[in-house]
Amino acid sequence: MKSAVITGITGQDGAYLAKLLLDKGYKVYGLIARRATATTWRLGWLGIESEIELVSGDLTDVSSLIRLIRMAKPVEVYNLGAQSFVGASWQQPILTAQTTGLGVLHVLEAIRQTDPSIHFYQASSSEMFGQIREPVQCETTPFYPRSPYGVAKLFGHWMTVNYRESFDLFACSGILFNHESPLRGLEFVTRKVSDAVARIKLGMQNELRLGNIDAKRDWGFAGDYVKAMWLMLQQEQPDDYVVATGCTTTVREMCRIAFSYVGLNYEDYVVIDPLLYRPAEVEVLLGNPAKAERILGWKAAVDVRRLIEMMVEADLKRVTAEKQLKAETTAYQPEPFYKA
Ligand code: NDP
Ligand code: GDR
Repeated sequence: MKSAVITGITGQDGAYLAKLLLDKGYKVYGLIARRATATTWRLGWLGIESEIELVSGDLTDVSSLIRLIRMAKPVEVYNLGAQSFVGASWQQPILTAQTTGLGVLHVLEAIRQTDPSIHFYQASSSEMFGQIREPVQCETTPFYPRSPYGVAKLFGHWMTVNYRESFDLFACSGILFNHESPLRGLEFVTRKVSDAVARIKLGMQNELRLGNIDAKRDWGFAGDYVKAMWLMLQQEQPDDYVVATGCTTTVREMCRIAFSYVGLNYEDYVVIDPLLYRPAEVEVLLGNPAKAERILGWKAAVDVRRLIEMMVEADLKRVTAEKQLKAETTAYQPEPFYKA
């Protein structure tokens, strides 16, 4: 049985990728960082938690990566772990550099020192394009990152390219544009919106505070995007690929889609909060996935409207269950401790 290692297995993409690899018959090992509370809810949501071997370690601790690779003997390593929230990268630039940037080098070194035949995937990002130089971004578009996160990702990207060229590693960098799902973290704008729409619809929230709603993103579905990761590692030659839908949408339009799905007008609820603006913004991203389509045979299957509707539907279910539980807990009157 082939085995694979995933860092960032508790994140959105880690969970979808783990499911994909299990379905393909892999034994899946996941690196799990020590946290005070459990972070495996996404694996539970997909019903795969018990099928994965979770091994504790950290991207900032190369010895834990070497130990994991020696134990798992993987044919493929997917490096998805990162401090992945752009907004937080201005508050914690050094942590972001250590995890999102240097963490990549730790994984590459762990591979080089244990088994250089391993196929390696690096989760690179459209944030590396930043201040865009070309209206549609592809593999040859120059980079100009605009956040500590983007700079850290660029380091990881070039290290991946460099280890491929220097040591002949089968190392691929997937330059993925934004991809979302019901498993997206609540700090990211699409999930913040879908969760708020559900809460407003169910009378549990009155408004939604957002920053720059004129920013444009090329949003796809995470479940589609993990297929591209796997396909990259099945090719004859390692290479870098842009993975995107080829359509871009403003945050404003995304809000309109989400609110109108439940019969509401976003203008009645969205409040612009200047504190949520970023110190330096990436105004517009639009990817050209032609190379991924041509070589990998990959194409996004879910458009932005369906994606947002899927997320609102999932949050309506989740928030309804939460409301129900709250009502039951409040209604429950325990028997008095003793009766006089
Ligand atoms: P998430 O934020 O959902 O997941 C990040 C994962 O990294 C979590 O499992 C987290 O663990 C783990 N992690 C964080 N710090 C460490 C550490 N020091 N050691 C080990 N693990 C750590 O991200 P996504 O799933 O959305 O994204 C996956 C990858 O793809 C990330 O690298 C992201 O930057 C990149 N990317 C994402 C895009 C997107 O639109 N989703 C687009 C382009 C790139 P824990 O849960 O314990 O914190
Ligand atoms: P992004 O995603 O920064 O593109 O990074 P995010 O959803 O955080 O922001 C998208 C755009 O929305 C604007 N915005 C807001 N964003 C958040 N989070 N919260 C708000 O209230 C808000 N209001 C407006 C932002 O300014 C931005 O323009 C994601 C992450 O998954 C990265 O890890 C990944 O590399 C990139 O996508 C591609």
